Amino acid sequence: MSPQAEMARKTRRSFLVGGLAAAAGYAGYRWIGDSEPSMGTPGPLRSTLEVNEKLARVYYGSGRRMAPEFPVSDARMPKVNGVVGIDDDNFDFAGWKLMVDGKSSLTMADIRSLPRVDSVTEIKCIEGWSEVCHWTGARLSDFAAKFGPGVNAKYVSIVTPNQDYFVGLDMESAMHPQTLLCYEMNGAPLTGAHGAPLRLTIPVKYGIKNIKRIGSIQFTDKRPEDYWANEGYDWYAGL
Ligand SMILES: Nc1nc2c(c(=O)[nH]1)N[C@H]1C(S)=C(S)[C@@H](COP(=O)(O)O)O[C@H]1N2
Ligand SMILES: [Mo]
Repeated sequence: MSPQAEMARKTRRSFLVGGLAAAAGYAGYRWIGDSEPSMGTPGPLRSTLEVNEKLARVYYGSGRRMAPEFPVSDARMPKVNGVVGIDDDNFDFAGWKLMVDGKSSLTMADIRSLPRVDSVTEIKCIEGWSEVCHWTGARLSDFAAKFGPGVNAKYVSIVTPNQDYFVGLDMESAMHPQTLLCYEMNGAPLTGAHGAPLRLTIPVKYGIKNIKRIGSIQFTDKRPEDYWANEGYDWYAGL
């Protein structure tokens, strides 16, 4: 089999396996998007080749992998773990607004206006436990495309409203198709202890990066501070 055919076969297989791979490809396609020079191949064929090439790059080219997806019936509620930045009993849920790049502030209606995505993946804590969980929300990549002026930035910084907990993400992991801004867990609205009104799920990273109760999102070229990296853990905390 030619390398191209082999890649196409693998790409088809990942469509079958992933379930959300079509959308994943689209997200990757858009993300890599503008930097690609266009080639001298006619219209529809060219787009297909380009999409395949970009899919291949997304899945195999730069270390990007899909985290395993599980049947919804495998989903369980993880224990509440880590309450840094969410231990304020008087938090004003109704008055919550999301700061983006320190400027505009968005509401949950803005987040819900983005395509709603379901993903059943495992959250893995560095303490040694893991749990399969059904997450529902918007892709951070869709969010960035609509609300983020800085999709070409190198990093994303996400911080709780009181700034006590904060994570830094490399852009590739942030724009990964399974990285979601979640407002539901296991088919129910997010509870306060699990990060209401909005939390991150990022199954290509350890639990520490899955920040609960997001207050602000910033796109930046400077590597953001990270709560657990400041405590000596690996900044990337990748799986
Ligand atoms: N705001 C905030 N988010 C956080 C933490 C935290 O202490 N504060 N702990 C992290 C860790 S270590 C884990 S394992 C997951 C646990 O998510 P859960 O409580 O929904 O199971 O949340 C992550 N997000
Ligand atoms: Mo954790």
